[in-house]
Amino acid sequence: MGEKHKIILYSPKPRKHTFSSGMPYAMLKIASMLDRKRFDPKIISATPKYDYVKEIEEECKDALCFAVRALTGYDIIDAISVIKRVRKVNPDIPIIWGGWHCSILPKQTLESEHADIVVIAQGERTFVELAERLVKKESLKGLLGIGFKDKSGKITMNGDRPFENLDNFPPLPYDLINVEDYVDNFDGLRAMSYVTTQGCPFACKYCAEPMVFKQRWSALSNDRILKDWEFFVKEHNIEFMIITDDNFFIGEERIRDFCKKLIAKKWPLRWGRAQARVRQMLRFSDDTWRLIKKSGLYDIQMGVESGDQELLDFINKQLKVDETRQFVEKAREMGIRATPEGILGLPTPKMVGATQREWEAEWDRQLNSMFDLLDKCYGKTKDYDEIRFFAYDPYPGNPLYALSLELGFDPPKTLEEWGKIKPANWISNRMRTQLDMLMYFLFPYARDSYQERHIKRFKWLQKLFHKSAQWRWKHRFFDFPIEYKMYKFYTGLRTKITGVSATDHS
Ligand code: B12
Ligand code: SF4
Repeated sequence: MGEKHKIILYSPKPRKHTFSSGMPYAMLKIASMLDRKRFDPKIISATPKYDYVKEIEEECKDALCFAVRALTGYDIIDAISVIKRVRKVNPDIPIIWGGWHCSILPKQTLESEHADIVVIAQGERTFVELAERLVKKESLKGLLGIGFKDKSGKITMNGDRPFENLDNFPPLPYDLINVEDYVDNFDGLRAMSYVTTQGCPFACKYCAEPMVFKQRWSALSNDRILKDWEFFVKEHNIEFMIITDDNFFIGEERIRDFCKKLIAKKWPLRWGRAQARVRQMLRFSDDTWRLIKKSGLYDIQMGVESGDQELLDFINKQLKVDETRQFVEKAREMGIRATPEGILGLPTPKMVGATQREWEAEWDRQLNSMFDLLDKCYGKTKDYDEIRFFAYDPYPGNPLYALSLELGFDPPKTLEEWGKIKPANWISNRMRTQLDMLMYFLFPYARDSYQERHIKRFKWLQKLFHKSAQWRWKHRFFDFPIEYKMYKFYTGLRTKITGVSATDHS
């Protein structure tokens, strides 16, 4: 066959009503390994800009395979709806799944009629070998890093593939996509997401990382990272790099070298949203902190998780509550913005057999411990910029998920069911409303700087919100969120009248 083998790489829609503007890094990495003289990879992302499903249908008529990336959640629903259309135009095309969900539940994914092959964990080398075998119509037996289903429906799981250093893989083929489609907006700056590492050496009990990458970790060399950034800065006028690593600040030397090299570039560029483990970064020297600041870091997202030491120990966070306070102090001293991120509704062994009433009390306890911590960090000043709380969601494949089953979580049993992520059975409406109120009302309004910075109209109302948010914080009273409902009404009305969204206060 003289023609190139066409490969369709699809990045689905993450939510029913939203498209992702995130760069399809997984697909770029997979495509980077394919010999472009023989293969013709086509990266297609769900987008509101054109009829991409029609394009997929056209392209799949004579393609070698259709491959999709999916996280646990709506990705799966969208992927399946596209796969159904693909199968209509080409019933025999191999359907390959890759990414987090099928890496965690490979067998269950293959049990679905919508999957023929799954690629587990790091996909670069596995996929290129797989593509070769598909071209030669060879058996998939023994190909490390995959599971597959034969014509009779028999599922075979091959062994794990050794984890490779990221620098083993070629540069990313940005020519395969329209980079401009993935330019984001961050505080009015042209922004681009970027991931510098894979895996994580730690093993927090609620996280998917240890399950998928088995505590292995690799980072791109700083020169490679900066080569990509140069492309974004020079060719696409990118002003802000959004770091999407699960744990960016690993290795003080790596970070120091990175910052020094970035400073030397003298680009008009800032970077941030980078995730940090508190203890690890707290151990960095003052000189390293200064370098980080000088290199243009805008902010750090710190995984605080809980204010309860027993809970922190239980989830294996390897963190003392007071280290978070020290971190906030250090970041403040260095002039770096740090956003604490916490998880509420975490399952614990003592909740096995608990009634809903006991769960409500446990929620209040976890929430109070978070506020104890926040008071230590910001009690006097409220000089934070952002605080983010999330509810624990039972994702498959980690020790807390096993405990969630003991706590009565009814697990989705098929690939399709995983498309509709279910909240933990103990998370009540009261808890959800409190969480929404905290995230969208209390934290933004309790901040001292809120009024000076954002208010232009309805000053009296905003002032009222500010006072009530601070009162609620002080008295730890989060029920009956009447002002939050007023706030939602006000922002809804404001959006209707002005067309300015609730979050755009400037
Ligand atoms: C960006 C991102 C998003 C974006 C996704 C858009 C996008 N373009 O990817 C958005 C914001 C939409 C998102 C949403 C969510 N996310 Co998210 N997200 C990430 C993040 C930060 C980066 C993903 C990325 O690009 N990585 C870089 C690429 C290169 O790595 P990779 O995806 O692992 O790809 C490699 C392999 O997995 C494999 N591979 C991946 N895809 C494919 C496809 C094929 C065909 C093949 C062969 C191989 C393959 O090969 C690649 C190269 O080795 C990751 C954390 C992380 N660092 O990975 C979390 C992460 C993937 N997200 C996670 C979670 C929990 C969520 C949410 C559920 C959060 C929430 N509560 O709403 C939602 C789910 C929404 C949904 N889709 O259903 C979890 C995964 C949980 C899971 N079981 O899927 C992660 C790991 C974070 C964490 N540590 O908890 N997320
Ligand atoms: S939560 Fe962060 S530090 Fe913990 S295992 Fe996951 S990625 Fe690593």
